[in-house]
Amino acid sequence: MTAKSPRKPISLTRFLIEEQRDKGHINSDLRLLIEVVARACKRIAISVGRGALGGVLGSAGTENVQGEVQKKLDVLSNEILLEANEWGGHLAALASEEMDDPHPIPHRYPKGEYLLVFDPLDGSSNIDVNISVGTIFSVLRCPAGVKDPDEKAFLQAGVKQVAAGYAVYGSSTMLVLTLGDGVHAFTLDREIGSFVLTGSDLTIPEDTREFAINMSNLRHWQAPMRRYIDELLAGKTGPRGADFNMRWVASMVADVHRIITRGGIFIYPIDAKIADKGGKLRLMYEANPMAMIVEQAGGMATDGHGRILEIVPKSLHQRVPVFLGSKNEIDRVTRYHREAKV
Ligand code: AHM
Ligand code: MG
Repeated sequence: MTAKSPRKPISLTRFLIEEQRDKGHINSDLRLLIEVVARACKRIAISVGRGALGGVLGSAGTENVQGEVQKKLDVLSNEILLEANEWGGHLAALASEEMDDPHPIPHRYPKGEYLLVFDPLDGSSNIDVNISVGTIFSVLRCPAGVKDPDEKAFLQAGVKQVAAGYAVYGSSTMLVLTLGDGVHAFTLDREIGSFVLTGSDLTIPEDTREFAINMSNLRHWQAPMRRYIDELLAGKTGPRGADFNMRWVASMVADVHRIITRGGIFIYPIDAKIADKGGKLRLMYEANPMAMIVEQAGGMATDGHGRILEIVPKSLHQRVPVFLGSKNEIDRVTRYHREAKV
């Protein structure tokens, strides 16, 4: 009897080549773009992993456009992504949560047809305490005929994204990716230095008994949000007739990764403290890419009223309330908001 040889691991490179050659889902520029972003994420993973030894913990002493204090690793991750993506000829421009304005491709390099949007290091309040952080990215097409893309070129609804993904720097480093045809997960093999496919066509169960929300904001929430959480907290003897569990990492990537892995919901609603800003999380850097991933995995993503992916951004750094994850719970909490007409 001949023993069956174990299936060979599929690298990200091979996965992307097959997406291009066999399935025709992507062209060579988009393949290069994803490879380059993945390579940048590997470099960020190395810096995050070195922690105090790399001298990268703590504040950079600067503020970003949102008025948030930047950590050294926020700045470094931003630089790594910019440097990696400038010269390949696949991009028309980049935009980052950490930069006021879009970053043009320097004239000495060729320009491509895509726009790359990213949050270089999400959950950065967790860096210094050794809790998972991540990188979130979204890929759009540069509008036809636009040679020097400005902010306006980026203001496209999330449904226009051609790809989205995140890297989570946790106990292992993973890259989760959608090219608009399901969600696939790759784990970084540190010994050989490449991402290896470890999960295909990930799906989020429609029902869940686990929620993620920052409960310390409860007193600032609107009535439908309180109603929904009160019902969950009432447990078995309450209107929902079941006990619910809570998790909150305060790194959106880590919370979304848990949901992608075993289901659940993640909510950052509007509250009285942040009402003037429109929400906490950024539409283009955080909400849109995560909404595309969640929808591709069979989940649902809304701003409490409608689909996040249909919002046409008014500005690059726009914020939105975010409700995403297992379909039946997101549907319910969105209905509570619609019924209350808040
Ligand atoms: P950041 O991109 O500046 O790190 O902020 C986004 C983070 C999310 O990762 C996380 O879900 C949220 O902010 C946590 O907010 P809070 O500290 O209010 O719980
Ligand atoms: Mg960030």
